[in-house]
Amino acid sequence: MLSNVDKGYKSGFISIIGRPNVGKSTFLNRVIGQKIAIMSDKPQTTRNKIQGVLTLDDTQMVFIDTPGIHKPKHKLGDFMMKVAQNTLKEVDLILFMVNAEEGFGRGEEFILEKFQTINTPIFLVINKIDQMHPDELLPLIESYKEKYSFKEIIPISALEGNNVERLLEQIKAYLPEGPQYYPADQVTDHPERFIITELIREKALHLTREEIPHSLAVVLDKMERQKGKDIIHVMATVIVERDSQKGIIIGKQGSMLKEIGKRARVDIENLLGSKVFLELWVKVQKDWRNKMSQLRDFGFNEDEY
Ligand SMILES: Nc1nc2c(ncn2[C@@H]2O[C@H](COP(=O)(O)OP(=O)(O)OP(=O)(O)O)[C@@H](O)[C@H]2O)c(=O)[nH]1
Ligand SMILES: [Mg+2]
Repeated sequence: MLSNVDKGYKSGFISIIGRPNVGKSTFLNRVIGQKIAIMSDKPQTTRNKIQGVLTLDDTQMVFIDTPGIHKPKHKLGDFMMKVAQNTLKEVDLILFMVNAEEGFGRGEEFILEKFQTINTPIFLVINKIDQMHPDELLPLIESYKEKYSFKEIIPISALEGNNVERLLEQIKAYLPEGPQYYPADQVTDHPERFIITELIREKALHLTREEIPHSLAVVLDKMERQKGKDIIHVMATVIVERDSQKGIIIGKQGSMLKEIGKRARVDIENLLGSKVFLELWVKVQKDWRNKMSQLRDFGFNEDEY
């Protein structure tokens, strides 16, 4: 961390919260200009808190992507909720993201209740406006004004980039003077090892159907440059809860695992800027989501939050 504060330099922490699947991680990746958080059309994709750092000439914004807020059903769900809620208190600004198509539902009301006890300024970000007619937007914004006294209400498309620059301008206006927390070339607080396992999990999420997503964890076993070659050997294990799920992940004659590996390798090569040899294994570990010790092994470390 750098401690000297330049006069006029602004910085701050900005938490992105909202129901699962509204586009929080998509927004983070767009702002950072690099894929640091995985995205999928399945709810509850993000499991850990992920920081993305945007450094401009006179401002540094540290965005915190959080797991979607929902009512927890198991230990992993509890953990994800805690992470999302704890970030609210300490940040300089909260971006409350909603899906323009779906509007305010019970999920949003549930989150609004949590806002009653905090003083942090909140922007309402209406995402996915590419999915609606422009005429529908104004009435939508008006209806949200009655829900809560948001500091700003800003419609965007995280996917296509509409209005994202304007949102960044508004964020800057609300940030206090402060130090540059991270070096200018650092885009995330998470190590490459973590992002690699997430990229593998993302491909598995994309390629499998409903029953699989939440039963999945990925552990990195090994990452080393091969002697005398310009290639990095990555070995990882996909953990599932049941034998039947193992079968699905492996697929007919290994075809599914092969496809997951093929797609993940492309992203990992982009991340590392090197050729990659990716070796994937699958293992059954019954009921891992309810066992705290295993959650820790898989990188869900409660003490960090
Ligand atoms: N049409 C459209 N789709 C979007 C937009 N932003 C995100 N999406 C899609 O919405 C889905 C969910 O996106 P994510 O970024 O994973 O959502 P999230 O809020 O991080 O979800 P969780 O991590 O599960 O809480 C993906 O399929 C995205 O492609 C947008 O602006 N327009
Ligand atoms: Mg996410």
